[in-house]
Amino acid sequence: MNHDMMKMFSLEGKVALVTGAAYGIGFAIAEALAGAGAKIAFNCRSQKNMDQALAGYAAKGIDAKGYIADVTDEAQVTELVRKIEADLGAIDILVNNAGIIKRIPMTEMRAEEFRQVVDIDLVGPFICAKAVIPGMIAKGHGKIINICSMMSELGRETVSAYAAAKGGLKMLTRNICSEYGEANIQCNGIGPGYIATPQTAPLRERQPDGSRHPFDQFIVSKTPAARWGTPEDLMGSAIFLASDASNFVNGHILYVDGGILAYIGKQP
Ligand code: NAP
Ligand code: GCO
Repeated sequence: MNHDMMKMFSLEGKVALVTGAAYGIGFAIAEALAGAGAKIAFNCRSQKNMDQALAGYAAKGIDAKGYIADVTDEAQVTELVRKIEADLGAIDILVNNAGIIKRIPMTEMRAEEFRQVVDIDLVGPFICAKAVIPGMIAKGHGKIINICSMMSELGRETVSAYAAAKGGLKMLTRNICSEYGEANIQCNGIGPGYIATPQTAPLRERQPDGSRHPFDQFIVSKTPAARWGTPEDLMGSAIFLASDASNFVNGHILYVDGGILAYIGKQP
């Protein structure tokens, strides 16, 4: 490909913050952005995870800067952004990746448990976006990528809080686009399908007789690609949405799901 065409995907000279990127999807997205030239900052909640993550990045030859911070704590996030600005410069790219799920039937779920999911998966991205937008306005550009979900569109048993939060995150994405598009900030979402990470490990556990988990079989049959996704499957979309190649793409959710949302499923 022509070199100038490739340049529009370059993140050379950009500073990216990927939240919750000690492992899983966040780690792969950070690796992708680093590969495209960005300087990487990430946060996680414990020193143990931090030590493992720094070793993981070093093994990939990535000089990532790690910080301990909880995305639900506004004071910690403000301090996180201040430190990154001092260490690396103002943030050009924010990836709101940190998230949790609780799989509990709704009538058995305590309001406190529901609130905790919404706090991390929806209020966290609000807090992090709010903290970086002023710096992006001052720089004259910015990219915010919110990690959404199949549950931004679909429901299923046991995930009421997660679906409510990820549906809300889709609308927060559109609202940031609406409110700050004029400031040359693009806010888009990536909607991963079912990706093999620690978050989904319980859904892939082998049964006592060695057979595959019924949910594992269900997802493979529900996915036209006929497999689970990997964190690496999300790398290309992250580079696209972080780069100049997507400068007129705003308020969009890019589903990277092997076709799940297109497919009604096989007849039994
Ligand atoms: P994961 O393996 O469980 O990793 C989640 C990360 O978020 C961990 O590093 C975790 O760090 C961090 N985190 C959680 N709460 C945090 C908080 N309050 N502050 C800072 N960091 C926090 O999950 P994943 O599968 O990679 O998922 C990453 C994102 O993609 C999540 O938003 C998830 O909902 C979304 N997603 C996942 C899938 C999938 O199939 N796996 C599909 C669609 C969307 P700690 O070690 O500190 O807990
Ligand atoms: C579940 C899963 C999902 C995925 C993902 C799908 O229990 O249904 O954990 O919610 O993690 O978000 O896109």
